[in-house]
Amino acid sequence: MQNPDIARLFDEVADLLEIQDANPFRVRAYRNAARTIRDFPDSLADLVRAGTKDLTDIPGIGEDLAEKIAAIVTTGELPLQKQLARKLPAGLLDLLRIPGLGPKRVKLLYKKLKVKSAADLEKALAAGKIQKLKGFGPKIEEKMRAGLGQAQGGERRMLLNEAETQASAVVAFLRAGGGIRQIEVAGSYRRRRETIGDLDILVTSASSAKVMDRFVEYEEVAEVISKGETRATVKFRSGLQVDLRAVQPEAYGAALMYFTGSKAHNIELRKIAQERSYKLNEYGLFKGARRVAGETEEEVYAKLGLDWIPPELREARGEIALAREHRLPHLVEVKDIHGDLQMHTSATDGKGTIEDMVHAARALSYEYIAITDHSKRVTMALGFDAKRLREQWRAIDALNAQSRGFTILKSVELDILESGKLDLPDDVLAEADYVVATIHYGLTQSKQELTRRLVGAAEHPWVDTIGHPTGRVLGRREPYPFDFDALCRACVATGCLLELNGHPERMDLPDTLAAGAKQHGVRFVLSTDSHYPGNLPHMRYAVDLARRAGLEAGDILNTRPLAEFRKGLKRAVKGGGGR
Ligand code: DGT
Ligand code: CA
Ligand code: CA
Ligand code: ZN
Repeated sequence: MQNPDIARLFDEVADLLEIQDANPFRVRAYRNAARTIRDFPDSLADLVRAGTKDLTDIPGIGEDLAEKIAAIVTTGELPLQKQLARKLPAGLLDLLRIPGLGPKRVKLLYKKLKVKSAADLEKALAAGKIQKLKGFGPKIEEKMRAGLGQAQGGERRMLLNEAETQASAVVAFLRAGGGIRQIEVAGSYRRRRETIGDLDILVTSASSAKVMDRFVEYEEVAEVISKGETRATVKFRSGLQVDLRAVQPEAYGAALMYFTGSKAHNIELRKIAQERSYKLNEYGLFKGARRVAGETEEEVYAKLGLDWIPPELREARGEIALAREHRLPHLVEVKDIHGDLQMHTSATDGKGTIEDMVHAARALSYEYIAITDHSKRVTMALGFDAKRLREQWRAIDALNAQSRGFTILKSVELDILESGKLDLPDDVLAEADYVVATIHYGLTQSKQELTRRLVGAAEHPWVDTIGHPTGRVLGRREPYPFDFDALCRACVATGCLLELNGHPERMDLPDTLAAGAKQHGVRFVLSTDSHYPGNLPHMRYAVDLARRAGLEAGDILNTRPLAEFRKGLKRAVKGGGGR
């Protein structure tokens, strides 16, 4: 049981409660619990098993939650979840997984139309019954249709960080069995997509059959779908499907290329091979029956006249032409990052003090961080008014005065209000070192209104960055509608930055939009939006996004040392002589 598995059970409890009209505070408590657990950096199962730490010592975890976590870890299930699920038809929970359908809508569909399953929903859609329900417009109907198609195609994707937890653990387990020469997780995981359909693991080993035997014995395996001497497919308890293939060492590079994909990238490569009268497949690059390359990726790309292409770029979005012309970007790396520009403390909805965050940041050899607690509009998180924010800033001044070689930037995650106004007055914002403006409310406004809010914020003299610009939450919330090009133009004109938020549930900007923004000439910052000190290493995911967008260190302001970082901010260049 990994943290995401535990969190999923709490989310299900919240969903079930919401469908059953439970007290909204109770629903919120379980949602918060799920989030706390999902964000928690250490394995709760390990902590429970070790028995050395009282779970209630962990911020955000009280008696009740601690007991439930211990029960889940020891028994694999949560009795409350079972009990709630028994009261409802089994298909109802599957409906929740259809994009466009949350607990509120599922409840309505069930109560008004007796929709109990995906099949019922399909019938209701076909009969035109959905349109007649209050609160179900044609847009939602369209989304449900598309979502239904996806759900029936078995499309259920896992967040990259959850997949990473699972992947690292199974790879470590396989290695510990011995006899493995090479092992790598290929597929969308290696391309660092923000969500993963299934894991594709490749190994070379002198005793493949033994590796397969060990694999199906792994404790997370809930079902063995198929098993042979060189290939096995299983399903984990979390629902994640995992393929393991053993290949010959001479073919390892070719197999790694093939199973890394993407499919579209592979198809382009095969065409290039054909043009040069080669044949390319997962066993190698062949001239007639002779293998001319296959042991490493580099040699296969080279024989095709291409530079080696980083997996993050293999999406058939122009990278092959760049590789041919030796013009691939020099992608940004984690070690290029000098600081983290979005994080929360226990003063709002985070779970650590400023000092805790500094400690974690220093461990990553950062030079600076911005503490970006929420502004007051986010009442749920006890967002700051001007007075409380200034108090925090005084505390930061005091900490900075004592510390050498590390700077805490006085900052705020500033809400862009429904009216387009900012949540704090200009004189306060002028005193900040850095301001990241974001939208959390009024997400159902029109495209024009949302665009006006974002562009207005980008043009504001004291807004340095637009944070999590599209507002998407993976698997839960689509981006709000807005004119992205208009935002990019405003950013270029004013020097406003766009954030690549590496919170695993956000990953916002999406890669294709970030690539588009770069074309406009926009510059970026990378951040983690950490809510725990232990989340700061999530910078890796922001870097993954940036790399998929083809960004180099020069595109990203927080790859610069502090002095240069400050000079690159809009407030230093244009901001009314603020400092
Ligand atoms: P996922 O699992 O949906 O997140 O995405 P991928 O990219 O991991 O896709 P998956 O697991 O279906 O297949 C892994 C790789 O295998 C894929 O990226 C490319 C390769 N592959 C799969 N099917 C085909 C195919 O029909 N043709 C070619 N050329 N390659 C394929
Ligand atoms: Ca895959
Ligand atoms: Ca696969
Ligand atoms: Zn936010």
